[in-house]
Amino acid sequence: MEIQLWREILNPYELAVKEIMTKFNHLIKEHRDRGLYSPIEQVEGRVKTISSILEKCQKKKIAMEDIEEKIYDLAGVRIICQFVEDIDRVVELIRNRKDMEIRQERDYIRQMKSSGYRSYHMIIYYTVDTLDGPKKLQVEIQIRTMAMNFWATVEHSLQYKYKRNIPDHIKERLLNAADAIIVLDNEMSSVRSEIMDAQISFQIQANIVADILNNIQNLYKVANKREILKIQDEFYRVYAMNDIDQLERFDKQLDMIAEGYRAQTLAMDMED
Ligand code: 0O2
Repeated sequence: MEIQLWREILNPYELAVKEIMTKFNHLIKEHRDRGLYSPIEQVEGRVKTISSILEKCQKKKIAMEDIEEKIYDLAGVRIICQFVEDIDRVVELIRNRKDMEIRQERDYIRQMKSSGYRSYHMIIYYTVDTLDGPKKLQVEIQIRTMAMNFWATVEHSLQYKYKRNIPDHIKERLLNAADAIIVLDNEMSSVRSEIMDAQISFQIQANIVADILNNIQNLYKVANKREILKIQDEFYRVYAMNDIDQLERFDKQLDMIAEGYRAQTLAMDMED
């Protein structure tokens, strides 16, 4: 097939990967902005390389004209979670979306593959707008924990190194490592609520500090320098206390000061 033709076929898939990644990354941001724990830790995406497509066609005896229908991971998005429990939440999130229609789900977590591979796979239909109008595509979404991702990445590299013929003694090691990953994920789950609490309060503190700094920056436009310096010193003092309640109180005080200046400016504008 001509290179230009490959481009034409793969272009909409590139767009789909970009759009879906943006949407999931935005979900992470929405959680963090609201001081909520995000079940999605990280998002990755790729369009399958031409050589990998050709390899799959050969392996599965797929004709060129059937590529888009039969190779459902031309566009692939990977969602990495911190904990196994997060995977079910992400699956639910995707099932409830209006812009993604589920075609197929495969749970390789409850039913690990014989290689030791674990992940939750969803094939979805997703529509992108192209020059030729809307195009409905298949996209594969893989959802897995960081630990599962570590295993799959290492195993994938070994598959390449040994041209998909990993020697038995290494396969055995990989199976042992897969068992260790299950233990690790379970151990992490047992301290999940503690880790989540710590991360949430860190996020809440980061949001308050961002709000305070934003307020101080705005005050620069209206307050005098001496007052600003006093506020800044007070901020450093409160920050050093390492107490989220004190920071919140300080943030509210700043809000009130900013409100006072706003009212003053409004009154002056009315007089003019
Ligand atoms: P790449 O290079 O990641 O794109 P099927 O005949 O339908 O059962 P298929 O089509 O391979 O087999 O679907 P499956 O099993 O759901 O796998 C799809 C993708 O999951 C693979 O894509 C891999 O990314 C990943 N995967 C599946 N099994 C393994 C495994 O044992 N180890 C690793 N590391 N990844 C796996 P590709 O096209 O095979 O590879």
